[in-house]
Amino acid sequence: MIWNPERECADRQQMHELQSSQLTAMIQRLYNNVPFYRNKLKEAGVEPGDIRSVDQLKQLPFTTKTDLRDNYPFGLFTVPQEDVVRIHASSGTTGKPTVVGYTQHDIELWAEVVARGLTMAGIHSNDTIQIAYGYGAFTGGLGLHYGAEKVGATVIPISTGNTKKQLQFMIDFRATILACTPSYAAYLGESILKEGISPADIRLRAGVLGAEPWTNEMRKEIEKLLNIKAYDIYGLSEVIGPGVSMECSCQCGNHVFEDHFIPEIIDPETLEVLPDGELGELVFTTVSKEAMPLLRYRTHDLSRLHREKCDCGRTLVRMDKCLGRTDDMLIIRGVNVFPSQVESVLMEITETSPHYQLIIRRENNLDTLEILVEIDEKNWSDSIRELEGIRQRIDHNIKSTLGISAKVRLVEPNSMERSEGKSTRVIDYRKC
Ligand code: DLL
Repeated sequence: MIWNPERECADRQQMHELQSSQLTAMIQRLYNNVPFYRNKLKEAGVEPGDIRSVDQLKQLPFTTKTDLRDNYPFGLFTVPQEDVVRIHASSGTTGKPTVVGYTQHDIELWAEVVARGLTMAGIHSNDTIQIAYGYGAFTGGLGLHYGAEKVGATVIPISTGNTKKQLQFMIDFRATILACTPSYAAYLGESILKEGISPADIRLRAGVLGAEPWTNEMRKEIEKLLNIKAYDIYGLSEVIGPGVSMECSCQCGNHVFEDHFIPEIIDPETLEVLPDGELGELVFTTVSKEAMPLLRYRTHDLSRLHREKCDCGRTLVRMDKCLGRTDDMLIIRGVNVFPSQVESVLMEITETSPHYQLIIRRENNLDTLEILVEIDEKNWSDSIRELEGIRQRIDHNIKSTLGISAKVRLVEPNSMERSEGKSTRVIDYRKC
């Protein structure tokens, strides 16, 4: 089933016209209501009437996270406070939080896009969805919540953490869908095994997983652990929250809800727009949001766009599963390394569990990479020779994939800290 066939299967010409007219109106609103954007547009030599087509997007200025912080908390809102019905914020690691406002229309729009996404994963009113994303200022919990209610599913708003209770609710309330971060899904899967729960008591059939990068190899691991089909959901608070894009059952990239969020891929160095199929930084322009529309927002997420029609019948542009963030890229002894490359290698080794950490240091002016890898309970052995065999295989595969060697250290089952939300895969002491 397709939630909104008119939009999701629109022909390219129709989509182009819709995006263009919405963009024109949005520029006018920004110009009239937000001094920051009025100045930016003036600096770029753009008057609102100049922009008639989405093809002119590249003439428009970018917005960055720093712009959001500089206008903290409400400087980018286009509507008076009385029209704002919700505020979310993401804290990040440093500095002021990033604040996002929603009007009632925006909340309904958000529920609509999440409902479209859940429908892609075959979720409907007979399903019971356990939402183990955090509820609160983070957009994961409430974002999924409203979309799930819109499709008529039964919602268990359990939020994150308290793993024992998660398992009890999952069993007793017969949850069929699990929504949480991939790392927490992996942890829940392991906990089911550890508690000796019979697979027959778990009725899950799909997972709606996102909020952090995860590889297809990690997907296989989670699908095996929980006996589900795992779907990727992508989003960021600045744009709306979860539901900017979602995977359909063909799983060949996430469909972007481009009637509301227009994506571009740019070269993060030159800021030039890249052609479809090329890897670069995702940029979004939100054309229908009321409270805080953003013009060409730089996400720092790395992906590619594809515009061929999908076998599911949707014509919406697809983005590849995010490879990571430009700021996640590690430069180790001059070589570019993404944590996702390490994850792919580790998940191919059957004896490992889905928990690992990269530790980077600088010793005697040389970068070193240490990879801590947790071994699966059933493969942990007292035999040093067996463990050394696993370690050497990882060592070899890491070297051939990354092109640099790393110090691989195997650690005991269940010894690494588990994440209930977004996981911390990298500790870079060079930045401390
Ligand atoms: O993480 C919104 C969300 C909640 C998405 C629940 C999906 C599910 P933020 O906290 O603002 O919002 O973080 C946004 O998380 O720029 C990406 O770097 C990363 N991210 C989100 N989804 C994915 C995904 C939410 N599916 C930042 N794959 C984004 C990879 C993701 N990275």
